[in-house]
Amino acid sequence: MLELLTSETPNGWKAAIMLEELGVPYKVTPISLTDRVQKEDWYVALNPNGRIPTLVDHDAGGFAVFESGAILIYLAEKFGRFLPADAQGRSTVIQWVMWQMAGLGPMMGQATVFNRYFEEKLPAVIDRYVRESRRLLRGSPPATISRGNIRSPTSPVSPGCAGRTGHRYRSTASIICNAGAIRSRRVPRSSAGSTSPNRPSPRRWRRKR
Ligand SMILES: N[C@@H](CCC(=O)N[C@@H](CS)C(=O)NCC(=O)O)C(=O)O
Repeated sequence: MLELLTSETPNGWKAAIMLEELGVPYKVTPISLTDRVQKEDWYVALNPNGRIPTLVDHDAGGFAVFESGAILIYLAEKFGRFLPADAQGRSTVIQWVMWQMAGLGPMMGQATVFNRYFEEKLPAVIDRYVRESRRLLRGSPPATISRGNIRSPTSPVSPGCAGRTGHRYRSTASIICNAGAIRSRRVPRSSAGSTSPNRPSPRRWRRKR
């Protein structure tokens, strides 16, 4: 059995989307970021970075995988899907995984933190991360590699919100929603602030900083 230790955030959704696309059975263990469960010793023993998500493969002696990109690659290899065998196809997929992990993810993360949560508004910093996020989105992959076909551009990008994009998964719709927020520099009502029980409220974030 696969166990996904996760929370309601984009990095958590990434791993969940992969498991759903694979259609394999898995168990979810919710990790409350608000209660800082991700910093507890038992969790850090699985994930030395002290963040979500973590995948535990109980069919492989409890092998633990941390870093969402590494989880995607582990699952792709375990089930023989989404990662072509030929060197060029494999490289193409890994290039986009690296692009997301090292570029889009961190830039959008910082854009969100400085735009939405930081008490002090630093225009130059906000501008830097929002511009970089926009630049990366302009060069985003031509297809959702998660559909299993790296050649078919199928993703109708809409700045609409969860439930209105026609996407199969709420999480996919939410990611697109967040991309829309970065593009327009507005936060959709449905994803603003404290809608998720696990998301720290702006007030809480300020106290912990
Ligand atoms: N590079 C890591 C980033 C993981 C990450 O930043 N997770 C966030 C949620 S999206 C988290 O656990 N935040 C809580 C914390 O920083 O303590 C990955 O891709 O897995």
